[in-house]
Amino acid sequence: MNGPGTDRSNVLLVGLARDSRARWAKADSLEELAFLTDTAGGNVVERLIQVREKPDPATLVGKGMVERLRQLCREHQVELVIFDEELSPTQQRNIEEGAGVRIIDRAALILDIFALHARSAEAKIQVELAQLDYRQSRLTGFGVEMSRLGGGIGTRGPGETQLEVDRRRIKQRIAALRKALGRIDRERATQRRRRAGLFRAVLVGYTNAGKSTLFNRLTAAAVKVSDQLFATLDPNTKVLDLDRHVRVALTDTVGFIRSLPHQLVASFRATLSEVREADLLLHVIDASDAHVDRHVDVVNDTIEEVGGKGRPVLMVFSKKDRVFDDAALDRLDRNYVQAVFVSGTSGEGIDQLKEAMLAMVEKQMVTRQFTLPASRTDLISLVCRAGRVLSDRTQEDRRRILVKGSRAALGRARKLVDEELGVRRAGS
Ligand SMILES: Nc1nc2c(ncn2[C@@H]2O[C@H](COP(=O)(O)OP(=O)(O)OP(=O)(O)O)[C@@H](O)[C@H]2O)c(=O)[nH]1
Ligand SMILES: [Mg+2]
Repeated sequence: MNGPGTDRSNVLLVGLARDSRARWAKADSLEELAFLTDTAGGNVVERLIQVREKPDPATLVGKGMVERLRQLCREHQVELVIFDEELSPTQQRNIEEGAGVRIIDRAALILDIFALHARSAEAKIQVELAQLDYRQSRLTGFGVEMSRLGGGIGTRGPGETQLEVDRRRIKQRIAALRKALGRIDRERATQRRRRAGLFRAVLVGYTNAGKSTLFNRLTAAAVKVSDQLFATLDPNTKVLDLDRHVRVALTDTVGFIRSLPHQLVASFRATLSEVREADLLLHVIDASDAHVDRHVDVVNDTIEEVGGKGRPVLMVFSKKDRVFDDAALDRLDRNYVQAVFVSGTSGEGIDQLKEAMLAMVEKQMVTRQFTLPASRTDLISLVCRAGRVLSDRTQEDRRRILVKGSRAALGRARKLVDEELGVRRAGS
């Protein structure tokens, strides 16, 4: 697909609805698909919804629709048709042959946007892994089909050999990428060790919800903000002082979307580990969006999928400045208990958000004592930054420090100190 700055290729969107009632939801889904297409650099010329009780196994939509696609594509010089539904490799091939135009599905489009937006080595590797995984599953599907048909005319010859070569190449590349990712993973683990004593808050939410805007507002960072889907792929972490004694490591990360290809979820495991290991999730929701409840469900499901279930959550409604209907805000306030309303752009509600975060941290405050060799200034400073130092006494070559801080951060500080000093605890 064409990148920004070049001529945008014409694209046609297609969706399938089970019955006329499902048509509305499908229209919404195509609206989002159009936004995705726009982000990927395509120009949507037409959207088509077919109402059909059962999908056609060969072409998903009916034969008549495939013929209509052929005509429309010729008429509007359309180079690509994007289906909102997942297409099997065979369906994709059949429609391509019937309509005489390139066909992709929603998952492939999202993969394309991720590839377009990947900047860091880590993001690039993760995206390529997801793409290879996607391609591999398609090749496998093809192979399975071939063997089910039992070979014969039309399945022999170099075609099959090429398939084997493709498979082997993909496997080799996947192995190399996994190795590279492992190295980056270890680097990240080292960085995280340095932040062991800090409370970890992570911004999560639907793509375009306003996470990066909020992150910049809270930490005075300059992360790229844009009215595109998946502008952020790389996690960014900055330290934020909630008050004189409570410091939080705040992370902004990749957004979620309905039907996020599972290959992406799998290959972004490293990036999403931030969600798994968070002490607090700030669930950011665009209050001005018409689909708040649906987006909340998608985000909750994705949090669960990446292993973040059970983490404490604070609901944060963003873009408050765009909601002019007070009744709408009241409804959200009633439906979502203990939610905070903010505007990342105007700064409204940011103080309340910080107070709410502080309250969440204070809920799990504990006091812990650390005894450290006076020579280990690295560990001493890590422990002292983990919270409020209540007392600090030196006895010979030891420092005895009493700190009040969050259970999570002090627990991690303890683990790190023990590892560094080679302490073996009973039961560990
Ligand atoms: N009016 C208004 N617009 C906002 C606010 N917060 C964010 N936006 C706009 O919403 C769009 C998305 O903002 P981002 O901060 O990039 O959203 P994100 O959640 O980080 O998005 P991704 O990284 O793409 O998942 C941008 O055009 C922002 O300018 C807000 O409080 N008020
Ligand atoms: Mg962002």
